[in-house]
Amino acid sequence: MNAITKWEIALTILLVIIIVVFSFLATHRKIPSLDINGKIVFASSAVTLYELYLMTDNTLNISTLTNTSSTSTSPSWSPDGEKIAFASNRDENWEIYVMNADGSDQTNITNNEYGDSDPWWSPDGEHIVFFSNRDGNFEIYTMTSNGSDTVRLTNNSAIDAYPFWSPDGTKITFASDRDGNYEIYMMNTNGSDQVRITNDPASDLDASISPDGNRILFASNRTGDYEIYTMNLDGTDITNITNSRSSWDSFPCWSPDGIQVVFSSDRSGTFDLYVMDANGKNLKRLTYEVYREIYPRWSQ
Ligand SMILES: [Ca+2]
Ligand SMILES: [Ca+2]
Ligand SMILES: [Ca+2]
Ligand SMILES: [Ca+2]
Repeated sequence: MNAITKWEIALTILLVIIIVVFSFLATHRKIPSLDINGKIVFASSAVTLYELYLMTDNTLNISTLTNTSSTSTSPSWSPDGEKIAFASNRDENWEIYVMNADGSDQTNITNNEYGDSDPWWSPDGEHIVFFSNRDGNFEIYTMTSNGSDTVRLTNNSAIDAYPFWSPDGTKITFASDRDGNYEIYMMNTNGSDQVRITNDPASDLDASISPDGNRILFASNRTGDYEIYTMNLDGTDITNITNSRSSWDSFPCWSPDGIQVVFSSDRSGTFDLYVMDANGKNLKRLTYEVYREIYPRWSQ
C-alpha cells in the first residue's frame, strides 16, 4: 500500500467520523428543559389538525389531551385547575367542550348547528363566556359551565369575539370591529356598560386583565406585525413588551401570579411557545417542535 492510499483511507475515516459526530449532534440537539410554575395547556398542529397538549412542571413533560381527526383549540382552565373548556369542530361545526384536565370525559356543552368558540371560565367556576354566530353574526354569550342558561351580552351586526373574564369576576374584555376595525372593549358580565379601550386603525384583540386588576394584556399589529402589549384599564400607557419586528407574536396569557406572560411567536420560523416577565424581560423559549404551538393557557 503506497503512502497516498494510506492517506486517502485515513482521510476517509476522518470524514466519516466527522459526519457521524455532526449527524449525532444535529439529531440529538440539547433542548433545555425549563421548570414552569404550574401547568400550561396549548394547541399544536402535530400533523395537520390542532390537538390539545398539556405541559406540566417542566417543558419536556408534555402529554396529549385530545386525539381526533378534527381540530381542538382555544382551551381555558376551570379556576380549580380540574377541568379544561375548549372549542372543536369534531361534530361538524364548532362546539364548546369540557373535559377533565387529563383529557378524559370530553363533553359537548353547546350542541347546535352554529359556530361556538373561545370559551373562558369565570373565576368562580360557575359560568363560561364564549362567542357564537347563532343569532346571525358573532356575539358574546355566557352560559353555565354545563352549557345551560345561555345569555347574550352583545347585540350588533359587527363581529364580537375573543372574550376573557376578568380575574375579579366583574368584567369581560373582548374584541369587536363595530367601530371599523378590531378594538378592545370591556363590559359588565351582564353586557351593560360596553366601553372601548383602544383606538388604533390596526387590529387589537386577545385582551385579558391581569390577576392584580391593573393592566390589560393584548395583541396588536399596529407596528405592521403582531406584537404583545400591556396597557392600563383605561387604555393609557400602552407598552410593547415583545418588540420582535417581522415576527408574529400573539395569543398572550398571564401566568396565575401575574408576574409572567406566555405567548406564541413564529420568530424561530415556526410558531413556538415563549415565556417572559410582564415587562418583556427574561424571555425563555418553551417548545422546540417543528409544529405550530398556539393558544397557551396557564394554571396553577
Ligand atoms: Ca355549534
Ligand atoms: Ca355582533
Ligand atoms: Ca384597532
Ligand atoms: Ca412581532
